[in-house]
Amino acid sequence: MTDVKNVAPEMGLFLTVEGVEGVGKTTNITFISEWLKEREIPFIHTREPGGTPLAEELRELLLAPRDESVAPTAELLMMFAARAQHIEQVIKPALDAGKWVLCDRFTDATYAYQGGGREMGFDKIQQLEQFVQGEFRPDAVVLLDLPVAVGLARAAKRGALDRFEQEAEGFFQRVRAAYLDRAKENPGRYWLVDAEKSLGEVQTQISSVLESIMLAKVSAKR
Ligand code: T5A
Repeated sequence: MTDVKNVAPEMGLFLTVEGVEGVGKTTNITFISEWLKEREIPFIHTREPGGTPLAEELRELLLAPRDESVAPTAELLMMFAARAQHIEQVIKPALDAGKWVLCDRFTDATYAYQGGGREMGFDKIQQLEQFVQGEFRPDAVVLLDLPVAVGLARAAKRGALDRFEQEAEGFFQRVRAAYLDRAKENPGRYWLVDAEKSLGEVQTQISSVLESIMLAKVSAKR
C-alpha cells in the first residue's frame, strides 16, 4: 500500500466513474470509498445528475418516466444546468479544500447518452461543456465496461425502470460505443475496467487503477 498520509491533504483529485446501465458503478463506488478511507485520503462522494438539492430535483425530473416525450435538447440543457450548480456548490469547493471528489457520472455521460444514445452528435455538447466548465475536466475517469445485455440484465433485477432504463438495447449500444471511443481518444485520462468479470476480479482491477492514479498524482506533485 502506498503511503500518502503526508501528501493527501493537499492532493485534491477529481475522479469520475462511468459506464452503461447496470455496469456496477454503485457497487464499485462503495468499494472505492472504502479504499480511500483505508488510506485516510479525504474525499466526498457525489453523483450526476444531482449532488445538490437543486440538482437532485433536476435529477428527479430527468429520470421520472412520463407520457410526454422529452426533447433531447431539453434533456441536454437540464443535465448541464444540474452540472453547473454541482460544480460551483460542491465539486470545486471540495477540490479547493484538498479533497478527492468521487463522482458517479459526469460530462462523459452526456457525450455517451445524449451524444451517442440520443444521436445528438458531439458539437453542441462540446460547446456547452466549454460554456459551463471552461477547461475544468475530471483528472481521471474509471470506465466500467461490459456487453450491454449483461448490464441490462443486472439492472432489470433491481425493479422499476427509470426513463433511461426504458430505452431499447440499441440506445445502450450507442452509449457504450461513445464511451469506448472517448476512452480510445484520451488514453491518459481513462482507465478501462472489464466489468463483466466477477466482482472480486473487477475490484482487483480497480485497486490497481487507483494505485496508478494515485502514484501519477504523487509524482506530478514532486
Ligand atoms: N445520464 C446521466 C445522462 O443521460 N446524461 C448525463 O449527463 C448523466 C450524468 C442516471 C441516468 O442518467 C443518465 C444515465 C443514467 O441512465 P444512474 O443512477 O447514474 O442514473 O445510472 P444507473 O446506470 O442506473 O446506475 P445504477 O447506480 O442504478 O447502476 P450501477 O451503479 O451501474 O449498477 P449497480 O452497482 O447497482 O449494480 C447492478 C447490479 O449488478 C450487480 C449488483 O450487485 C447489482 O445487483 N453487480 C454484479 N453482478 C455480478 N458481477 C459483477 N461484477 C457485478 N457488479 C455489480
